Amino acid sequence: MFTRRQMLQASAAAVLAPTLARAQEKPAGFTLPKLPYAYDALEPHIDAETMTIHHSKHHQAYVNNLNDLLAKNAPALVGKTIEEVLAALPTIPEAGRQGVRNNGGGHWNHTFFWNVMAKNPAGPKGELQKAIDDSFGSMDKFKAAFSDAAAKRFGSGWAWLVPGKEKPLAVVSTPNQDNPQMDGGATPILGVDVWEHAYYLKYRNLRPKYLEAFYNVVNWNVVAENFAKAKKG
Ligand code: MN3
Repeated sequence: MFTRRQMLQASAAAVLAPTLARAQEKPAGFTLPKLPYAYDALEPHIDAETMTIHHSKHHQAYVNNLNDLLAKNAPALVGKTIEEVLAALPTIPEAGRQGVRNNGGGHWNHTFFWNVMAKNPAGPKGELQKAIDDSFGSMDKFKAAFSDAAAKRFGSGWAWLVPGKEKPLAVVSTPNQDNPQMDGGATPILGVDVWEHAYYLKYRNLRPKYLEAFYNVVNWNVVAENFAKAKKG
């Protein structure tokens, strides 16, 4: 015979056990990646305050929202890579699809963006330099085309350098937190965030000034790696 105390303990354990099991099974979800440099590393071109807020507040919010949206709308995608999640957008119920697109795009784009910048970068050189010359005529003409696409993006969005169809490289731009590969396009090799949160504290409304400064912090080594990967397919 069980005592009343034993029965209470047993029922408490029965209630607790599945809760604990669920807690342990719950996947961690996406986390904010560490920056590959200090917040002030890109000074004076991109200021430490902008980098701090952009990374620790804006990017963190995309990560948090993405985790919540996936748990609510597409639990089968929890634990997948961000590329797998974005490729699966059409399978996500409509109620959550645009939110996952915005926040999942935000997570991919910012993770990519941090890595194509560096302090005192050199380059481009070699095959990448040749591809830029072959595609745009010169480095200055590439910058003009890239800045033009970035400056003309109305409202918030991104400009991208992508592997091209007719020429080795092409410049495109996307609204919001979209990116070219979301809709079956090429994976970018370079990108620049032209949301006001990326430049407003230092450059105010002068997006072209921010774009001029951006070329001082482009990590051409990483862009060249991205280009090599893209060519391998
Ligand atoms: Mn941003």
